[in-house]
Amino acid sequence: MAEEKKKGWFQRLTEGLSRTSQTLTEQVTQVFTQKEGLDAAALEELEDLLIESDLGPAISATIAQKMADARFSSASDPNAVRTVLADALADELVGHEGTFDPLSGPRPYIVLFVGVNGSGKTTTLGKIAASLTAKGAKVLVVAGDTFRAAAVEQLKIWAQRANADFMGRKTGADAAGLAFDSVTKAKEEGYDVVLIDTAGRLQNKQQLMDELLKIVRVIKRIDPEAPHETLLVLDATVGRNALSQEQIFGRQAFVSGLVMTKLDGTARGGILIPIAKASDAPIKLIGVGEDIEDLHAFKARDFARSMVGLEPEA
Ligand SMILES: Nc1nc2c(ncn2[C@@H]2O[C@H](COP(=O)(O)OP(=O)(O)OP(=O)(O)O)[C@@H](O)[C@H]2O)c(=O)[nH]1
Ligand SMILES: [Mg+2]
Repeated sequence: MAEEKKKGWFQRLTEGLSRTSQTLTEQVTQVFTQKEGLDAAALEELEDLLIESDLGPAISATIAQKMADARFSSASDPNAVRTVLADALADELVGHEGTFDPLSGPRPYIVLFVGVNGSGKTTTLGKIAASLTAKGAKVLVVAGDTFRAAAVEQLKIWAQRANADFMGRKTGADAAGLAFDSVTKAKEEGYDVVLIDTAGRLQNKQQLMDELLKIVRVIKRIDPEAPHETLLVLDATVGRNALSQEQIFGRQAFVSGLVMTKLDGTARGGILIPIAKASDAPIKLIGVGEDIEDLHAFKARDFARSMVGLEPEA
């Protein structure tokens, strides 16, 4: 049953990443199986292919060298080439995998979702709410994006779908005040988890950061250990822009985990690797679609294998 479940999930991951794995594996295996060994030109071609998947020059060079060292011949089985490539990709992710498990932490467990507009904060929050209520948890969903009326409505729909309680205010209300009240309510009413959405865009970046820091400050007045988790949500389809977003939010030093969304439908899923390496916070979750079941714990080896179109290890 667990095996079935893993397979179902993995299939979605592999399908989601199919554009990445197509670019990566079909072309990479071609480089190996058309040429005997790897000459300098082939090595360069290989590096370019890796860079095209948004792995960045340094990681691409390391991986290309590992592939060169493996000394494939033109008779090599494409699966053998893929396995070495998957191992090389997984090596880069060692130590950058984190777990998100709000139900094993203190109660109420406070989670803040941050990131630029459109990165997938609200959707990710909704998926998490649904998975927690399915486990019987008492969940409070908080519309900390008080900037847009549509944002409040969107989150309310997710909360209803998830069977979670919802808390929001009218447009323009103080988000920090709402966050404070939600944590107070959660403590008084015995909630297990509080999921706080935030705005992705205010008038400017500094205003956005100031608002996030204010939310964190007021939450800490109630519980100095909270927020227990601040998830930075990044959209994989924006490629290297996601890397600079990580730097902007990461510099503010309150991010505890990364969520990479929209890994489906992008040929540039490789961007996850330089981001993982650049960030002090580990990757915790990945999104491969818009539905509830399209969010999953990040497992470096599974991810690396699916990036090259291989099945998970048993
Ligand atoms: N294909 C795909 N779409 C996703 C994924 N995650 C989110 N989306 C879509 O991306 C769009 C933006 O997602 P939101 O959750 O509204 O993003 P947000 O960060 O809350 O945006 P703001 O509220 O504007 O800051 C929506 O259409 C989502 O359905 C994913 O993993 N895959
Ligand atoms: Mg939103």
